[in-house]
Amino acid sequence: MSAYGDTVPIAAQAAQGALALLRTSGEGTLELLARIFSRPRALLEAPGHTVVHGWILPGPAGAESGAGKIDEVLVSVYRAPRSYTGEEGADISCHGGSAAAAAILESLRGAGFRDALPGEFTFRAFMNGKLDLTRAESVMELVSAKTQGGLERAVRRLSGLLEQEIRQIREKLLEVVSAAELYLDYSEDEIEVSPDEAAGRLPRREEAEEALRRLRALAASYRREQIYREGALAVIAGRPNAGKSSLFNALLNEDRSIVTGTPGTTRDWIEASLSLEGIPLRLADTAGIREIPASPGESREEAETLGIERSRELIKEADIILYVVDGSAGLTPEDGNFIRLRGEKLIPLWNKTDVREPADEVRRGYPRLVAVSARTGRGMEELCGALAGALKDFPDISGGEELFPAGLGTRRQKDLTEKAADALEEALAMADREEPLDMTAPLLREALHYLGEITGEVSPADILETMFSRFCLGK
Ligand SMILES: Nc1nc2c(ncn2[C@@H]2O[C@H](COP(=O)(O)OP(=O)(O)OP(=O)(O)O)[C@@H](O)[C@H]2O)c(=O)[nH]1
Ligand SMILES: [Mg+2]
Repeated sequence: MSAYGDTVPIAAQAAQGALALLRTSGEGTLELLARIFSRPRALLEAPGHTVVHGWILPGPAGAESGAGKIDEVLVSVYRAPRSYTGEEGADISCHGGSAAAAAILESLRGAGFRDALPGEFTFRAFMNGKLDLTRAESVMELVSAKTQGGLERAVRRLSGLLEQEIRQIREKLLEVVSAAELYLDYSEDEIEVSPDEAAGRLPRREEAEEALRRLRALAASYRREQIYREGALAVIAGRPNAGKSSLFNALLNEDRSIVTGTPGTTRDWIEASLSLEGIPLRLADTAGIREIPASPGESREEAETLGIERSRELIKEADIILYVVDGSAGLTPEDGNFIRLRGEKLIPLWNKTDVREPADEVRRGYPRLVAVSARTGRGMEELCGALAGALKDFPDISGGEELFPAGLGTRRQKDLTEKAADALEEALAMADREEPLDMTAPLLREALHYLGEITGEVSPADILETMFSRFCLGK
């Protein structure tokens, strides 16, 4: 059975375009590859980091006769430990199209390579100390990044910045743990003891508190990174016919959502992506919210009712709500209530200024009100500015960037960071209650352990396997 953790030669297709790339790695890779290569000696003698030209042949038998070539290829040769995986390996670039790559893969199997498991190359790189877990995970993030921002941030983690951030916290914590251990190992008359320590409280308490602050800030960075990766959700809401779909289209600069003069036009919500000053945004147009008079059996209204339910759910999820007031109808008490309830994360918009401007008292009542006309485009720039401003003011977006420019990229990292913080917080609370140090110390060690799991220093094998199996093939 194939499994992560062995070192046998493996192969997988890693890319396909005008050219395709197959990747191989493992002890004895070049020996095996030479069996199906037109220039076996050139391959076997090639130094690491050189390229050998030749043909891939259908099977070991063909190697002698040189018959039945599959494809002309370039083989990049890697010698252990100077390779991505840390093992001996070879990348085969062949002609694009699925047929050539599939035939080469088949021939590799015939020569003795086994198919790589998802993420197995990166797994081996991790096992051989080429990268820590945070960097291995960032490889996956990089591959799946959908936005420029998401990509840039994954690259920060790939370069090892997150690993460093975690190591710094770990060092702080280590000071606390080693002071505690020292203290537990020696009796009071053997070492000098501060009054705090004598009372059984935590030695190096300031360091512990500092480590806790940092852990919490690091945990919070996950949301910021998630926004950069997936986009913040901005939901356009308002009563029917207010001009939500018109504004949605105007913001996107294209006719995406259907606009009509009949209230209740938008039923299902529509989502589109855009980027505002480098921050990705998911913009959603929703069904207008209103109380619908019940008239059973009428499917049109059922669809609208369902649409309104979805609008409500989306509004709950939203990071930002653009609430559109139908300027031609004026501000209703319902509008007023809605705006007041949602507070900070709502930007009130007065649409249809070409028909009617908001009265001075409305402006005074809602100082953040942005007046726009989806029809003429008036105020759209101001709206974009207000949106960008709201995004930047996000505690989620702006927080902790100086302290943790890389931040956490995966849920796994966030959960472990929180567990470490919880353990440390509990240790501090116990110290406050003057509980003896031998009760507190295990919690400190636990916090340290969780940090070690983030970088992979102490990760159990099964967790590693589950993690890497989520990678794509050939990575
Ligand atoms: N004069 C004027 N009319 C507008 C403006 N924006 C939208 N409208 C009109 O208002 C009507 C409703 O526009 P929609 O964008 O469909 O409104 P909506 O809020 O999406 O409506 P529902 O999907 O039914 O909830 C259409 O006839 C639009 O042409 C505007 O800025 N000025
Ligand atoms: Mg609409």
